[in-house]
Amino acid sequence: MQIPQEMIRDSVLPQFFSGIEVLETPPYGSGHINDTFAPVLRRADGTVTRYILQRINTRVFQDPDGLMENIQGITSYLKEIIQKNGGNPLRETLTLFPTRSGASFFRDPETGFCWRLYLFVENTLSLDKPENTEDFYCSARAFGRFQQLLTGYPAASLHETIPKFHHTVNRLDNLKKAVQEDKMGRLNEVEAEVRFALEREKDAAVLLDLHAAGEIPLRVTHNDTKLNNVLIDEQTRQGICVIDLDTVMPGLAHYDFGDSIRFGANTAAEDETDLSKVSLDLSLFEAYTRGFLEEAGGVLNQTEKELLPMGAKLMTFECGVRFLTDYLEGDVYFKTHREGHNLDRARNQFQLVADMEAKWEEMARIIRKYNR
Ligand code: ADP
Ligand code: GN1
Ligand code: MG
Repeated sequence: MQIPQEMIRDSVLPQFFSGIEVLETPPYGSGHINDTFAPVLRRADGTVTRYILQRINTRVFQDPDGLMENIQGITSYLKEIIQKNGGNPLRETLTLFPTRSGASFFRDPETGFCWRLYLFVENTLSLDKPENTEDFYCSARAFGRFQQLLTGYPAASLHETIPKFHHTVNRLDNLKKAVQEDKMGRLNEVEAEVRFALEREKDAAVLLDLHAAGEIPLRVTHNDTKLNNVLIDEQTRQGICVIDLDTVMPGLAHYDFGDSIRFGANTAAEDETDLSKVSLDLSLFEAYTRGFLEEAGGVLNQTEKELLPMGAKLMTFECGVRFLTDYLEGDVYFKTHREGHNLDRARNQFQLVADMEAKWEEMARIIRKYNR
């Protein structure tokens, strides 16, 4: 739904500050899940500051209390380390503003909506596409460092904000259910895509089986490492702040590596409809591998490292399966901006999977090159 500006100005922002003047509240960013705004406020002392205000998508995140407890825990933990290392805790991780009554978010009793407020990290870029190889390498370092910094975080204290989030086998089961139900009568349009997904059924379990066999461990992972979820410093072009912490949960290293490749090493946008433009850019794959392993390589075991290409393929496959499922279910999960948007995205992701399969040996060679 459209959120009226007056609601933000008169009911939401006053929960966080008293005596403010709201200068503007524009919608912001290109995330698929939350509703994000970038309000600019004049505080009682005259200072003008920009914030990020988000309405948490509570259909996706059904336990906002648990979710916000995770984010508070992770950002306080990171702030301590950043401070100790002489960094800037206001720029290198998210800064949450509590409500005036001390809660980590505001649940509006009238609408049931849940709102949270962050400091806007200024003079940074959030890219939907890497402008060059170096940017992508820097994002890899940021996500690799994030994973490395959280190795000591008490994983058991984390709430599972979306159960089975990267359980690829479960995602495929959901697709099968959606196919059976065919709620919207769209199945006849997507038979080739459903076949593509089912033909890869045995791949879906590869990482889960290795984890069950004790060969790859659970870690604290971000789980949504799209390029636009890291803020890049405009001046230094370093990836300085990992954002969108809603899905930080125990997971496999491959989820973070893989999701970044899926989104950022595609030669086309995630929803490009001209599939001839969709392929895996091997030089971006190499840049990301180099950056990620420079930061996180020290904590990953040999099996984890060798399986990174499988992470890339499975995250792309899984995302395609999720888009296709959402299309069959009537576009109820991901924000869509046009008719057939989820189907376009699913086709795009499957095209990228096919290209990864064609480039499998080259991906493995690149991993070997940086796996020293
Ligand atoms: P979603 O889950 O919908 O993707 P995000 O938390 O990723 O929501 O926020 C959407 C976009 O808003 C991000 O991709 C980024 O461009 C911008 N953004 C989010 N938090 C900040 C922040 N603290 N400072 C600057 N930009 C931000
Ligand atoms: C969503 O929230 P955002 O836009 O960063 C989704 C990811 C998908 C991605 C596809 C919580 O990410 O899992 O990979 O869209 N986030 C959630 O672009 O489902
Ligand atoms: Mg995001």
